[in-house]
Amino acid sequence: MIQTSDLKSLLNDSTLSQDLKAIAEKVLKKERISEEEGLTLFEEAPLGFLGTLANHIRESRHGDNTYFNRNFHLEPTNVCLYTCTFCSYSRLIKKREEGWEYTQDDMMDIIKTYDDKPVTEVHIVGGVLPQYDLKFYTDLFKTIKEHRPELHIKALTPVEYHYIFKKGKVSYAEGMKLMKEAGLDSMPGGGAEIFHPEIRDEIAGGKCSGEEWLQIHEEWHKLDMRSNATMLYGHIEKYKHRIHHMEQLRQLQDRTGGFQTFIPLKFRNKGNQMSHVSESTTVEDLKMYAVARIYLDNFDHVKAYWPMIGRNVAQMLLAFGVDDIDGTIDDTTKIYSMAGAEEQTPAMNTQELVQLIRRVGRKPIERDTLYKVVKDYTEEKFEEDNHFKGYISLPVVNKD
Ligand code: V47
Ligand code: SF4
Repeated sequence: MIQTSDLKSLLNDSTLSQDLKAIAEKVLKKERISEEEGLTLFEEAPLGFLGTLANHIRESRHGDNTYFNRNFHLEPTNVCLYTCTFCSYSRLIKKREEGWEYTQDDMMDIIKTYDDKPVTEVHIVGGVLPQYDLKFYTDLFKTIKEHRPELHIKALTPVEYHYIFKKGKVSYAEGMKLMKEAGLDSMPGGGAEIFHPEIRDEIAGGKCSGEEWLQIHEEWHKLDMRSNATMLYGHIEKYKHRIHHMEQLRQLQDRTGGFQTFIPLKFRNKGNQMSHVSESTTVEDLKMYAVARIYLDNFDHVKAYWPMIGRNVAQMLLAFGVDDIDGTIDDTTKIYSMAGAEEQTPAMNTQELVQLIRRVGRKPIERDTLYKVVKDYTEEKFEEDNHFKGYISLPVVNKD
């Protein structure tokens, strides 16, 4: 664990600029940094400085606790009306025979395959199709709840909601209320991409705007419900667009407090219209997560979605502000594997997730979607504790 003294000694580092020292002082006093200071962090701060600050915040909030959950993904379709240039997964309606379109029965059959498994959440997200309307989704949520009431439904994004509410002629407020009544428990963070129109219009033209994305989350929070937020980074955006994006989220969070976690999503370039754009380096990834942890002072959690970023970088990120690595028992999502993510068949069982966290000196805690502790695995013994290969394994250090 990094001590406050490590942060204080940073302030005596003669190579650091006054601007960076001023930021470190703010962090030490738990004060908010400005948009300009956020930009300075991206443009000027050494990686070690960012890591020290981000880790200080992470450990003051959560100590060594590192959260994961047991969930599974359900993707109703990959056929989509929109043509986001970064998307490797969707198929246009005119090529729908190349994709899949599940009926409600198909989806219930998938959900039933998890009946004997100790999952706490189903994460539902996919393409946008006209036949998947308000009634389709409210019926689906009700049927899931009738079948397994305790299964948390984390489903759809403002991209789908904006489309189906407009089609169903209901306001955002009315629509979100109907979803809650049907059994929706929380909203995942997808569809956010980059809010600024300079970038959004280029990469995600046609779907809901940044303002609309934020308005739908705000209506959901007003119902006393929770959601997540993402940002797709490392493509054609500039640092100023990342700061603008996080600033919009910080302001909404000040108004509602409804966001649980922020998830930076690294752009992957395989099989999409942006394949000519290079992917960010690991150093840039570590920077992104650390700045997010420092900037979003009103978010409880920063999550690294390991099937996307890969196991080893996820482990490193636990020292750069991240306290949550999501989780899965059997990740069937295709959004990332089709875009060239590290994990082509992302599946880790609980023992593997626990080991991955322990091996970098953190405490593995299974949580539910709303961060209630399901089980603390700190002292849990497994039969084959040294079985797993290929993850970073740090020597155990004396933390006193
Ligand atoms: O909105 C699509 C992203 C998102 C690519 O809330 C891509 O717990 C990188 O939001 N490269 C959907 N990213 C997934 C999502 C999510 C994932 C895990 C947990 C949670 C949560 C939410 O996936 C999309 C888009 O930003 N995405 N294509 C790509 N080529
Ligand atoms: Fe459709 Fe979502 Fe892919 Fe955009 S990212 S094309 S909205 S499935």
